[in-house]
Amino acid sequence: SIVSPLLRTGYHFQPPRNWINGMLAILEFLCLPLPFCSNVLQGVVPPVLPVQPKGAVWGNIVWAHSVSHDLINWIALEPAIYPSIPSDKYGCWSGSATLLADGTPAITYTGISRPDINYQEQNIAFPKNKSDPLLREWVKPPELNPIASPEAGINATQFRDPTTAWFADGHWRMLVGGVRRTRGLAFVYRSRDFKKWARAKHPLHSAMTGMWECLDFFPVAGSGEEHGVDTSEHGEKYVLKASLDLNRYDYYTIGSYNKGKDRYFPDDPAGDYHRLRYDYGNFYASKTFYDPAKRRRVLLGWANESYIVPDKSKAKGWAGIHAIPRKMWLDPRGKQLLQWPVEEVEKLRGKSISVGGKVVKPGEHFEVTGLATSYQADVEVSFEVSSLDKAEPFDPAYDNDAQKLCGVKGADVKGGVGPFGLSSLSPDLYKPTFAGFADANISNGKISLRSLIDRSVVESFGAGGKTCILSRVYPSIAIGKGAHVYVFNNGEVDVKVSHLTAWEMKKPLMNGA
Ligand code: DQQ
Repeated sequence: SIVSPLLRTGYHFQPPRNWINGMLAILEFLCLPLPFCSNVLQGVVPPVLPVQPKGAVWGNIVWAHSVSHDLINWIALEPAIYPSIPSDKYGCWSGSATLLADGTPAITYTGISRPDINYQEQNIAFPKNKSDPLLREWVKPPELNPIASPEAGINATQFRDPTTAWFADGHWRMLVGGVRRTRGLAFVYRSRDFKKWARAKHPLHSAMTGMWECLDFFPVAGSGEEHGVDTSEHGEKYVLKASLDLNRYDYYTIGSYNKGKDRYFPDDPAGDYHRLRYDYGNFYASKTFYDPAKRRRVLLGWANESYIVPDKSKAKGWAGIHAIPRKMWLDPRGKQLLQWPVEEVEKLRGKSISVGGKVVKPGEHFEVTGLATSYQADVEVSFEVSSLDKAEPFDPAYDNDAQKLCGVKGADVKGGVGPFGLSSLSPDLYKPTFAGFADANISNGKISLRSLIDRSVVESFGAGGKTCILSRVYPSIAIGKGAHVYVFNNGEVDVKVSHLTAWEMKKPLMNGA
């Protein structure tokens, strides 16, 4: 059942208990040893995230605080930011961290100052003691707060989630999400000193999509270059991500940024309405940060329970997990981002088994045996088909919507080339909920898949990170030792597993739970 302790994930980020929202702010690696971690060390990542302190349902939002040296092992501390001033008296909602030029970290966040209508104002906090490596305590200077209030013309109930700020031409800038009628807006705020902020006349960008939550705006290096770019450095291209309150998905466009005018232009003018998604499963309110130690941009995303049954969440005592942090960069064609689990997760790999050159005939499947923990595994597989002649033509009736298509033609429906892939139950029982198209060149007949399986979550990366799907799953048979991994082929042509490696995954230090 959904309350089974076997569904609590083994290596995905979770608080010890209660509700968790998106991960908000990662302060970069500080290069200090953690006294209570034995497996060392590039530094400390003190991210801060909001959890609900009173139970496993949404409400009473504060910023809980966990620290990590590797984004995989986590230690929970006391909450960092909680209601304490008039402009955040009824809740400390989402926000971001920025590292100032002198090394001072700052957190900007949305405070709720009136309970009746969730009136939203932006606030700022600084560490009480900058030399505390864990940055445990934060102060909110009364002379600065709130730093931005919803003046006339701004919808005060839809005005939130300040981004990490970037510095350009003598000014800091940050975005705050909002909506005017049905137009989602990225308000720009500017400051010389990071203390006094003023709103720019024009938003950075807007589109008729409804409210934009948890905006993220960052530069990327040139096409195919895997390294990340600091938020204040010049990017070859820029990414604007908005979390759409309307359907709870994270959408992005790639475009250019005019610093002088503080305007953003998506490369594809229609992109605002046919936007790409970070993940075609359950993945929301995500945020990136730049890690200078490894010169990479890292994406952190939140996956709430797939069906929210408050009573069940209360009974199981927790709700929500975070995706395994993903490195993110522009693909060689410059048209989309690529994502791959951060390399640190590979430290959890234990015993492995490999299969090579195995042909799966139409309608057949085989079990990947030999893993003691199929419910907690990392599987990398490359498939090969000798010809695409039997591939079914693209049917426009599905509106270019992979989820619609797979809703009708599931993995157990026979196809031409495929469906084939990995399954955790016998193939005829497999029922996918999520789907995405991969824009990949498969003229050589090869396509790869990596799946991180962890009790109540499966995170899959198709075609080298072109299409990612995080799915929360609540198995009742494939639970604990009842979980098995199969390779199946429901197509009309042979599929070769050219290579498959599956690893058992160890449990990291996870917030004392
Ligand atoms: N939920 C937060 C907001 C954010 C949204 C409050 C994301 O700040 O916009 O819990 O789910």
